[in-house]
Amino acid sequence: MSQKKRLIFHLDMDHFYTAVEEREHPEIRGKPVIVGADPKEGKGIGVVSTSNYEARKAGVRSGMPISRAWKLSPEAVYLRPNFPLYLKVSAQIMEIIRKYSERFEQWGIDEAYLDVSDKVKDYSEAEALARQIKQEIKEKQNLTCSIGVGPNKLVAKIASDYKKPDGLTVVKEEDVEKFLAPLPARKLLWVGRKTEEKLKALGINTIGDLACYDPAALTAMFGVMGMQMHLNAKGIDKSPVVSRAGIKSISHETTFQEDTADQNAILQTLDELSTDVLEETVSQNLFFKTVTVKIRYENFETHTRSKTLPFMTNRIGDLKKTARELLLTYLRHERKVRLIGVRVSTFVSSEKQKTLF
Ligand code: TTP
Ligand code: MG
Repeated sequence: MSQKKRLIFHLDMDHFYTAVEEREHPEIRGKPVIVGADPKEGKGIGVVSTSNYEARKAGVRSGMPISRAWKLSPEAVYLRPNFPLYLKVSAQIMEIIRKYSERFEQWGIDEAYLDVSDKVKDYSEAEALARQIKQEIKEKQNLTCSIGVGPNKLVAKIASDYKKPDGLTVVKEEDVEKFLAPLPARKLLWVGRKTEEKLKALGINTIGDLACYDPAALTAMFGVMGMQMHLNAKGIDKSPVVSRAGIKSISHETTFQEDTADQNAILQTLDELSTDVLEETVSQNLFFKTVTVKIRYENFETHTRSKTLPFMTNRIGDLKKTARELLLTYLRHERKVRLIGVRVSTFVSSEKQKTLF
């Protein structure tokens, strides 16, 4: 008996922050719109969070310095992010999506996976269901999204990105390898810029190139990741759609451009990560008690260490101080560091906190 076939959706909202802003301010529709740091007439520091498709035509991209966006599109409408609004809309959208299957997994602010294996009998029913979800979101929220349908999360995720905005891409199990083969290897979720360079040096540009490459050679070069790469390139992914009830933790981490033992630089980056984590925590109306730091040395050895405070807090000073204290225990040996991260957990909402006082 063969295992039951799975049918997975991945849904991703189109140009999410700017789409919400356009909905709230119809007068900016049709113009290039950029949400991010203050451009200060080209002298601003900070980056683009996202831009609408009109601004993307001029070459504007998420993560780009805002000063560069200004050069590409000085006529665009520039807005500071309104996180509480985006989080509210995100929660409303997730409410709509999760009705379609109890196997629902939110991923980031504007993405979700749905396992609809028990809800539809084949790909044609799956496609109809995906259309229905798109339509409900359009009617109730006046926003568009793109959905990918496939036999697993990996394929569904790549499919949702395949045609955007307002896309619907269905990849049947038998078409998976054909669909993936011509796409750049970077589309595989774990392929960052560094891995992409290494693969290019081996003559591997597309997912198809990777699928044909000797898996033993990949393993020799990339360790366990090598086997993972081989399987993913063939479109094999067994990871389940994991339902998570509410937010259990908020974390940010970063890989240094070059491995570093510079304590000042590491601690400064740690402070920046703490600031990002706190911003998100506050915007969700949460207080935390537990702080965890993560460190990965250049040889990939990874450690985490936690501390639970004797009080609930949402103050940046408490987070920065605790995170520094925890990380410093790892920085005594002057070993080169590859990655650090900060996480907060053990939450109460501010609503509850108010009643505690
Ligand atoms: P994405 O889904 O990556 O981007 P998007 O929804 O803006 O555009 P697309 O149509 O291509 O899906 O991210 C969702 C939101 O997360 C995005 O609207 C803004 C935010 N974001 C950042 O703040 N910084 C980033 O670097 C990225 C990629 C996203
Ligand atoms: Mg999106």
